[in-house]
Amino acid sequence: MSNYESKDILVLEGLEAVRLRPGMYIGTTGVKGLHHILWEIVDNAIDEVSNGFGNKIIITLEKDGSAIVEDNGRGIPVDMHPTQKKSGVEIVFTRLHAGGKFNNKNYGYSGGLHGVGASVTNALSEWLKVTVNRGGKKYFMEFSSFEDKKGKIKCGIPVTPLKEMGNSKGSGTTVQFKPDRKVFGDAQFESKLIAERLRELAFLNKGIILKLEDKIYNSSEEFCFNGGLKDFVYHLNKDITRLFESPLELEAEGDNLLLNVAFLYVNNYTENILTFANNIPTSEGGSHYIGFKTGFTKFMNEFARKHNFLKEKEVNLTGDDFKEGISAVLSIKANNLQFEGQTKTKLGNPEIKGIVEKLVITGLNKIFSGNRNLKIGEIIIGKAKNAAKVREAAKKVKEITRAKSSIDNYNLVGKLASCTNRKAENAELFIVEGDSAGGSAKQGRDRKFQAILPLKGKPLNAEKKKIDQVLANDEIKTIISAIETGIGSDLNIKNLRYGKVIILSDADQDGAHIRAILLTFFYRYMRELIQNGHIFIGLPPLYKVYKQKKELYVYSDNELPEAIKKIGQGYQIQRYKGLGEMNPEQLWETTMNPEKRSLIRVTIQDAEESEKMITTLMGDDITARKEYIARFANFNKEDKFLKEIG
Ligand code: 28F
Repeated sequence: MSNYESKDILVLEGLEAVRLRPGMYIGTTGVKGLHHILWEIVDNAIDEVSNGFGNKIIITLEKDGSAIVEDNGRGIPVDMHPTQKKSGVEIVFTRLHAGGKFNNKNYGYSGGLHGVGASVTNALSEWLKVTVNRGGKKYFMEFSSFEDKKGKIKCGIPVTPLKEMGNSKGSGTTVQFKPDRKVFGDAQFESKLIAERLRELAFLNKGIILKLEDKIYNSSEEFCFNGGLKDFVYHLNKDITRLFESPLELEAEGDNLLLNVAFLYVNNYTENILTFANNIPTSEGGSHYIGFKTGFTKFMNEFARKHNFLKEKEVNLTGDDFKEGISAVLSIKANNLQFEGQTKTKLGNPEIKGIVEKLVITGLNKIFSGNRNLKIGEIIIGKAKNAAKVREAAKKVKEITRAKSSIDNYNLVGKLASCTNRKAENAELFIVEGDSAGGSAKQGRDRKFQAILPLKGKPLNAEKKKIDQVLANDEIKTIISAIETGIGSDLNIKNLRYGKVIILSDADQDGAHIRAILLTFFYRYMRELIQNGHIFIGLPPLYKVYKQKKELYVYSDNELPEAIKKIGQGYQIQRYKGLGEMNPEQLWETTMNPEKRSLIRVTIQDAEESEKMITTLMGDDITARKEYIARFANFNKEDKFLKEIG
């Protein structure tokens, strides 16, 4: 008996320790800490439900500042613990670390942020009420915190032992608690914050229904995703161009670890991998993340060799090659996890790297077994190979621009007629098709803010030119070094030299082709320039309609009849076949003078179309190719493009 009492005292002291140093257990006593004690309860409910007991959790935010969490699991055990001589309910809410968090036989794997458990919530609440439905009966128990006669803080004290309250149907646990104002002050639950985390938990635990009811603002939200991580990845990328339609998903279990991954490739060069360990976001990554990348890279290289997507003479692809454009969610469940790092969001356990690596390979083997998902595999390898090439090219560009005085660099930027203004917002770069037009532009420009880069056109003009050949091209290298941002994942928009980069090409098929190649290049390797609205298409006039001193420049076929009407009887028409036909004054007047010119700001959609065109040009479908060229040759007529004057 005395032994039991001493243990009991130890328990009470445990909870008082939480009161004395709440920060040690929940980080802060502000809004974050307040939510922390809610998550402790929700975590227990998730543990129960995600292990297959029940399927629904409801969270209610009450007007009095209390919160209710309800699950339809088995209900916390109500019988007396053989050695502790307490009901399971009392143990869960009064013992620090109790609640099946550590190597408990009740659960395969269980979460909980630092495993401090529901007792911390109890310790920091004014009161806490538990209702359990189990074995056809309803049970109730209440805890409260108060100052005793000597002014000493008592917390999480059972008001009554667990009471049987009669019969009930179904099973589950309901916990209501009122966070103590003495601890949290005026901090309040924020349903937006809670909803966000519930959505995440719903993605991470497929099929579970998570409902939030806010009685203060009378709102209600419900989350349930039967696709789990697959839905998560889809949700993250719904507005981004995907390289294949739906995410691939793998699940593998071994060495007391459960691994779930869903991944997709999208059309950009960033890596977007969200990782979780026992439902906890690990934004600093850690051993599971490393294991995934290693396993993924190893498998994909073997896969590429097996299907000859990677030829014998080609070197292996690296982890960096596979990271561009990947969007993935990785979730592991395991016991005894160690969280490290500044914000405790990095998974420490070193043994997990190898386990995850092995499981990833097992899972990918299943996904790509036989000839399954072969096409998708080829797309991934293609994307990685391209990333390798771009990185190689970016490296070269860097080397060249770094060696400012080198002959190489001198030759590259030699053709560029720079402008005097160094501020990007006041500087324009005209990329002009052809040396003769380039010459006119150099003479006609305002050298204070307009730079000219003539393109010889010829090397770019070859049909069937692959984009990586384009990258090796001298003209392109010159563009890259002139713009000064770098390319691919190296791109730094802060280094932008010219706020407007204006493509100026002839209004014919060659011009359209050059423009499409340049847009495709910008789209693939300097996309931020398009996204931030820095890329423009200059519109040279198609005609001049004139009579004596009267003249009008016409920029599209649609405008021609109107211009003729305006000039009237006896009009003459000059048709410009190319920029080169205009003298410097005319070029300034019609195409370069900000007061008079027309520019089209290129959108991502425009660039995507160009990319499609280039792809078609490289393909074998000759009819499609011709159709495409014809369409793009009419670029100027399309009025869907935003026409920007000035
Ligand atoms: C609203 C919050 O906390 N749900 C929970 C269970 C179920 C079991 C359990 C929890 C008992 C003594 C560890 C039931 N049947 N929702 C919740 N549901 N805890 S918490 O057991 C915990 C053990 O210490 C449960 C059989 N095994 C476990």
